Amino acid sequence: MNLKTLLAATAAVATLVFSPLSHAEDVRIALVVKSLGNGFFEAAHEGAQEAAAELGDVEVIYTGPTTTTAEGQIEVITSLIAQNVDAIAVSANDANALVPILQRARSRGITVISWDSGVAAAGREVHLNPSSNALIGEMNIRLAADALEQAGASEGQFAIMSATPTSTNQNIWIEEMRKVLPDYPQLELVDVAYGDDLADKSYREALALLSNHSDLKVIVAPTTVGFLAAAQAVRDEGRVGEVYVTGLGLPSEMAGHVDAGVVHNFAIWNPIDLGYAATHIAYDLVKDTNGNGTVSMGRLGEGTLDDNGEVAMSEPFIYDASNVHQFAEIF
Ligand code: RAM
Repeated sequence: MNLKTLLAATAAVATLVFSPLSHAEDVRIALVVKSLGNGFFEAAHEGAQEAAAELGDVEVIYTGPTTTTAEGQIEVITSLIAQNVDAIAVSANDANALVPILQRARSRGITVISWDSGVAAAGREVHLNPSSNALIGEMNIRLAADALEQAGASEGQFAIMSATPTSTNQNIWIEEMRKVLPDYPQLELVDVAYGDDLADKSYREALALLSNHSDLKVIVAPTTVGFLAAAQAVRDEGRVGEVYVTGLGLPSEMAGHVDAGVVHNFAIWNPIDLGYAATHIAYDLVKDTNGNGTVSMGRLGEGTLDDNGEVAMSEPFIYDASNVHQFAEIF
């Protein structure tokens, strides 16, 4: 070992041992996301840090696989079990595939919750939904109807751009979208594409939707990654004004596309608050301070659990040219 390496190694050990940010008595909460590099989850991480600062004795471990797979998450969770963290709060790439590893975590005394994208009840104690699933589904269809109107059509075709085919949250929302479709006879669903929450795959899938359906008027994407990629694809193909894109997006990522006229309006809840609430819930369960049938979401108040151990945070909010730039500063 040369001197430089030795100094670096010593410094690393010193940080581990003496870092004021990490105390042995801290509650270590792992925020496991669908994949790294997604702005939505980065915003949730910011909220988790806010909760940690508020609680005082929490260390947040932000982690996830590089691609949106259950296998990747199983690897990450295996390593968190070895590190003996106090809690795992996961946004799942698959509702069932993670159950065995999460059960192992729970049998070692680790508190497990899911948030954003759920795991089956057998694998976790509580699941935090951003909002009511029915409301999110209906809102996406209402946005699609708004977009159709912007395209100047009284009726027309639309397609859904989703995340992965096993993603719990998108699958539930699509189911809810289908339920309300009969109330919107002007909208004809012609395709559901899966971009796997990868920018390049979502972009290619959006191009395919545009070339396979020449009368397509609207793409609705209940995923921030798919939404961003689809808006870019429509612009690159020179179809602005003819095809509108909407769904669930981050104002910071979508403001330019609203300005360009490819997006009229869209929705999202506050992703910072979602990470914040998940951290508070995990902490409450680790400390065993939760009420009977309720969990603490910090400044967002108490959440009431339903029969399936699920709790909803708040309502989504609509963004358009009038407010998107203001919110783009925040998330
Ligand atoms: C993507 C992810 C996430 C979802 C948002 C709306 O970032 O799929 O799970 O909640 O979109």
